[in-house]
Amino acid sequence: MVHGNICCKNVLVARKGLEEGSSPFIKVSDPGISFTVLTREERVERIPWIAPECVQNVNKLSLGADKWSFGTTVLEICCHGEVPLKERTLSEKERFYEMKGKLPEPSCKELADLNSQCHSYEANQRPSFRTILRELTMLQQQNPDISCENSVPTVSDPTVFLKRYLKKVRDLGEGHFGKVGLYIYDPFNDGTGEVVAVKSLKSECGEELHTSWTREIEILKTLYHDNIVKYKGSSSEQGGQIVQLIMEYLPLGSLRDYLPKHAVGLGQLLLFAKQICQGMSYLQSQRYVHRDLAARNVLVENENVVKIGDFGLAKAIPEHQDYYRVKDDGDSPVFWYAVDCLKEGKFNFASDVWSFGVTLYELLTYCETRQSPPAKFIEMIGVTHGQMTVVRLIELLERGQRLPCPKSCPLEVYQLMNKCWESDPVRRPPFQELIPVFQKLYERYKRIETSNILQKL
Ligand code: 0MX
Repeated sequence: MVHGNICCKNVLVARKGLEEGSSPFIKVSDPGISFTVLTREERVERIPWIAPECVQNVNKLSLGADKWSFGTTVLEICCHGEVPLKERTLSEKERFYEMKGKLPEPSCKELADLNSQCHSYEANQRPSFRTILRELTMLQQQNPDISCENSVPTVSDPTVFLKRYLKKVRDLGEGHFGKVGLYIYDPFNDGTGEVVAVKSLKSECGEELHTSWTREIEILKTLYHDNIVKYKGSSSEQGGQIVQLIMEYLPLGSLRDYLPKHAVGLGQLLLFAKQICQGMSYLQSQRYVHRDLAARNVLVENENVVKIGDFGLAKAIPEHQDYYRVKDDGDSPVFWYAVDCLKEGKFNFASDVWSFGVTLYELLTYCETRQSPPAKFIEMIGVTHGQMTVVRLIELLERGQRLPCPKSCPLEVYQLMNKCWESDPVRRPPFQELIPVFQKLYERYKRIETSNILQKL
């Protein structure tokens, strides 16, 4: 039988064995809820107890997995119940396994050897429990007093990228204060490096920006969701200030790169819309407003998956408040903003829903430049400059005018956009409600598309 959750928490102490002539006695207790019902997030949370092969695939649960967990439990025992990676976020934990990070080993050499075999990334190279028992018994006989560690040993940190090994390939995007580039991280200088996307702050930035930059990194570090770009780490300059944010590289780029060049069906667009809602709903559950949701900030992983890829303007909403108020409003993406944001500078979850509506409009226009929100709004208000643009835009929106229905956009989808653009924020649908709506629309339009294709054949 496989246990599936060996850890100190599941080992009960029957007898401490401190009394003269007695020895400690422990019993393994039950593993708790079935391993197979754990979500991916819950499995990542179990790093470093869970065996690496089980993070990806629950079906990989085998005796080999118990051997890995046993190794971590031994480490816990040696560290007085402390364990490495405890304070790490989910993305950091996941990255540790992806990079085949080495867990620390007990200071007793022989025990360390045994434990490192249990912590082999190849499940079939871990020793059998019969071997482990034999080795442990031998160790105990040779050395009845195996000494304990006093502190948690430090692990080498795969989320720290050394700037000198980051080689730039090309630019990927540019914002007001930052740049995103494609880099290769190759610390061994032998061509085995990994491809990453790196966001950096433009050099001429002041102190205040550095604080918001550090906050952006902290936000992305804690986010963990299938529809949010993965945080890989950060690099720090000699001064200690973090200058670069390292993310996974998605070769298909943003919706703006992808949609104009690929034959994307309506079904697929609606699937993308649903996934944006899922990412946003998660963001909201973590009490963040995004404030810059737009097609240029949505990345394409493959033809079935998109991810929100930038959090530069994201802000935490304080516990006792329901909006975030901007102080400086010089460079806002105004054409994606709700009327209430433009007028009062207050951002809440409902204003992200408005921006989602504009993003949905971009999806349905396949991000065609001539139909972009700025192009269309400027067509409606006439060419103006500076603050006048915002004034005219507010007037237009208050008259009830909205972006037009994109060509070949079904009326029911356009109606959804318009719900996101309700003047009264309370009447806009929350992301959580939009998810099943897009799921249904996706299923329906995908079925129609498939039967159309079959008819042509
Ligand atoms: C971004 N991983 O330019 S923005 Cl500085 C983030 N892989 O308006 C992580 N692939 O770009 C892109 N928007 O592949 C990738 C990534 C990526 C990214 C996110 C947002 C933006 C641009 C890039 C902007 C907004 C705010 C601040 C900044 C930039 C690619 C890619 C093939 C082609 C392109």
